[in-house]
Amino acid sequence: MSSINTKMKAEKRAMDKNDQELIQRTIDEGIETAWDRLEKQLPQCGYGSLGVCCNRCLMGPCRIDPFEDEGPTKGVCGADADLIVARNYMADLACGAASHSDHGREVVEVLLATAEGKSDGYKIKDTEKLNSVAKEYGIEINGRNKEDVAKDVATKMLEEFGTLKNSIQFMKRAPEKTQKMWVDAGIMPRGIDREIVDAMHRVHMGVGADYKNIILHCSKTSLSDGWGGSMMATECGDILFGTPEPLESTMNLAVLSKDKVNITLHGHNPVLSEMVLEAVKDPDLKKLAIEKGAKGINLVGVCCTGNELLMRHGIPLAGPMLDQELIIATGAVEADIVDYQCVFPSIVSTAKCFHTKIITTSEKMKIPGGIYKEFKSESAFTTAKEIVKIAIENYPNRNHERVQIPEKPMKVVVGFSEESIRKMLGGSYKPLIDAIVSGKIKGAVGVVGCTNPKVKQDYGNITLEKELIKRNILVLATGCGAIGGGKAGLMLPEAAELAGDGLKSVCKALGIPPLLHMGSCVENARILIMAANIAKELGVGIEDLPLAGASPELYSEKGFSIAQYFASSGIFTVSGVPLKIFGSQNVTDFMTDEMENYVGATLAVEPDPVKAADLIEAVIEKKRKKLGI
Ligand code: SF4
Ligand code: MSK
Repeated sequence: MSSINTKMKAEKRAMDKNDQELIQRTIDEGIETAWDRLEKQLPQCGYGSLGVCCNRCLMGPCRIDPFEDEGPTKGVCGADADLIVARNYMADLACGAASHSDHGREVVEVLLATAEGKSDGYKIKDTEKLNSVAKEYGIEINGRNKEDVAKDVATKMLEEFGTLKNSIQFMKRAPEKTQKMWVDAGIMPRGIDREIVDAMHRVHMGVGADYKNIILHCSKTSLSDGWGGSMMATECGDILFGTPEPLESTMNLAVLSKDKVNITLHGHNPVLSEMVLEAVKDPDLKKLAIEKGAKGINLVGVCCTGNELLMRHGIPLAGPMLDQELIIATGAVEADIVDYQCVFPSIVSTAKCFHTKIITTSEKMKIPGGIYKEFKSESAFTTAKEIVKIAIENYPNRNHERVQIPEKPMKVVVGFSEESIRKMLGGSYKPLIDAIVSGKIKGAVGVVGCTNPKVKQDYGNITLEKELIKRNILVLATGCGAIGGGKAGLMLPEAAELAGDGLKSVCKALGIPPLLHMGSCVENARILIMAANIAKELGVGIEDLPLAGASPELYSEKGFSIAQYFASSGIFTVSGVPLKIFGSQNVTDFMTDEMENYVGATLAVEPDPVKAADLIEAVIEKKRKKLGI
């Protein structure tokens, strides 16, 4: 029985009752989690939090004290607070853009291998999307088989990572006005790797010294991620695995099964998770699970790869990034299969408290103590079956007396790709535009990104989402931020009752929830495509639309890139967690104010989600006024 203190501590850490139940268990049984480790880190370094610590070269580390007249104002090389803050921000952002875009590259490579008949188990599922992407690239589709077309598409995309082509095709998806804005600001990206490498070049000692120039290159780098690598990941994911359509499923820790082999998939790239999904359908493996005493195999997603499995196939989703240790702490997971990004290195220690096996699959992400099964496209299905077999064979090791799975999974309706939203509206955005013009819907906000132990899990995301829908603002959610809303019931059509009258009437007419789940953090690209298509239908730029972005519980470097490419696409964006920029007044002023002159939008930081909703509503009203609606 948990003490009152433990219960109170758990309530402070997470909104969701199921999460609280497992947090209590981790506290009672001394199973260390990110929340415990955060406590041990406190107080965190003020220099680091403000972005004024530079550890870039061996003349340092150096730090600037922005509050003390006596403290140093320059690093050994002469860099001041503006430069150190801007450079640190760019290095973090480039890391995030690289992570997203390298994931994108790997999906494109699997498409190429599949087109060449060199992959194991993959198929081209969405020929319609393949053809429409091919047309954008000027690739002939008539009279050609899908493999030949796919080979050309993948090859053309891979060319956009390097330096020879000097342009990214999907930038042309934006309205001309927005494209001109990028050209005028000097931030039209030339290539994906090119901009990331350029960013890392600029942060070297003795290169970039102008903070404004650095922040503008952050915009350029992030655009190459959002409209380049991440968009390719999304489009090629759809071509290979299908474009999502609305469907029903369930969410939260209760999706784990008491009597089946539980396999959790955590990380980001669907090239792994889709193949594990195929493997669990194998009749021999199903038979083996029964022989081992289980009633079957239960595959569930975690975090963003979970979002993609949920969107495309309705595979239940156990929880966001911060739930990864709680999921293992149920004692019911036979294998946690991971690829990369947002996977705590500590999960191997968590797993040691139970029988769970941690299986890593990417050459980039090995964890000491985990089982490494290298996953390659040419042997994907075979490896996936081997991994599933390891999980099944681990079932007899489960101690059923230690299993603690919460009772009530939450129903969700998900799968709102840009295509499915357009189809639902009758083929064009006109009905949505009419609703926006009439004021029934004031605008839309992409609530995206992470969970972070510095914020009570899901509090920022759910509070902002509820505030927005109450104010007749449609929410488009992705990443771990989406999962909070799902767990709270906001992904059900009935949640329309929580919306303002205008949004409620639109949701009821269409039978949709007021919060549309649009996928993983890489699939923010779907929001960009939707914004671009609405702007083109209206004959304006994205920067003119009553749109905003928010990441109330941001933690990740990828999130910096997302925030920057949203803002650089003309979409005002609020982070709920302070960015590490406040050590420089100049950088802060540029990003929160002057940047509007270049890209038509700014970034903001507002930890209080209700105040964040106020900021967003004010920007949406301003844009509506400018549009004359
Ligand atoms: Fe110090 Fe300059 Fe080296 Fe940074 S780059 S550690 S500020 S000397
Ligand atoms: S996983 S980057 S915590 S969304 Fe995409 Fe979730 Fe943020 Fe990782």
